[in-house]
Amino acid sequence: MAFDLVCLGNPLLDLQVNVEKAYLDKYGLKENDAILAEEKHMPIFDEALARPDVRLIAGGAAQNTARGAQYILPANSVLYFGSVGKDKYADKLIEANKSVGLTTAYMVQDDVATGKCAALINGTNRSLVTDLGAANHFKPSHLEKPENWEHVKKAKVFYVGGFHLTVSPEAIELLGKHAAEENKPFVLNFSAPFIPQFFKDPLARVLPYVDYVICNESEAAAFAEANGLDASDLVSVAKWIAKSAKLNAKRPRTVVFTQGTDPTLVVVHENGDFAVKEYPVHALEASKVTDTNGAGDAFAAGFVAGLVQGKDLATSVDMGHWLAKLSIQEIGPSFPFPKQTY
Ligand code: 26A
Repeated sequence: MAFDLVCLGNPLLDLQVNVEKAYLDKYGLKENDAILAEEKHMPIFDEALARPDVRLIAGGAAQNTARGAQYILPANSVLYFGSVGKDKYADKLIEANKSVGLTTAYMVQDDVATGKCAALINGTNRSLVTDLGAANHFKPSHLEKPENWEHVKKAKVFYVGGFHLTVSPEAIELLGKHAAEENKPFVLNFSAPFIPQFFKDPLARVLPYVDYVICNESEAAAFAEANGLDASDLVSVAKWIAKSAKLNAKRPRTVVFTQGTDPTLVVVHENGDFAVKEYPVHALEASKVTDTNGAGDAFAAGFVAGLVQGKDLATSVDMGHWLAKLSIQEIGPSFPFPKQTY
């Protein structure tokens, strides 16, 4: 079997609940953010599970993107790597992945529970608090197993969640190196502001392998601040990323900044020149937004599916906007059935 798209990330089960702003304040959480849980946040998970409205939904940012891409692409197009425990949470993830036909090659931990993310929904904002659990134990050796490396060798496109920089930058480098050597597109999502902020060095280490950077406006601003750039001038920030060191000279670097309902900014750096473009999102009445958990992952999914299908940049961005619009009408990072087609 050959999978066109190989993804790597942290498989998590989302415990999604609606909360008031006061609840976020109590734990010092921002309305729209994604963080690693500290000791003081741990009660949040049991409190979420005890709520009558709690929903257990498959999450993990790159896994959401893998599911979304498989939603669009022909059967058996996408393979996802990550690490889970042996528990009913992992069973839930497997079930959700099956529903769209996503294939997983999980590393399984015998004595660590599957990771979980409290997705605290407050209106159209979402605050994500993650206990990585088994996801934190992913090792590059899992990719190097002969049966897995065969899949890597056959893949045409790679997608990695920046969140995985907290787990195994070595595993990301392993895939990046292969992609650069074989001239295959390598896509990295910055994932959350804390990645460029607190994982600046591992991010700088993997960036040279990256052909496509995807992030949202707050992650772009965090990147700017971490690198001494003017965060109010996102075009310049995108240009700076686009022209930073790159190993595979056969592909330009493309930087994609989503900006919520504002147009998506795309900067391509090729032969010393920049192409700067903006693409409007697909409008949706505010009353039709169920929640925005996973909106960015869905955008990335549509975009990457476009790359896999060999679509041009404008079409790939539009496919991202299309899938994000579908996903924000569902609960959590999910997609509608019966399947819609682009
Ligand atoms: C390392 N961290 C913090 C994380 C995550 C994460 N996925 C991987 N690593 N924190 C939140 N998420 C996922 O992001 C999705 C929304 O974009 C959540 O599981 C949620 O499904």
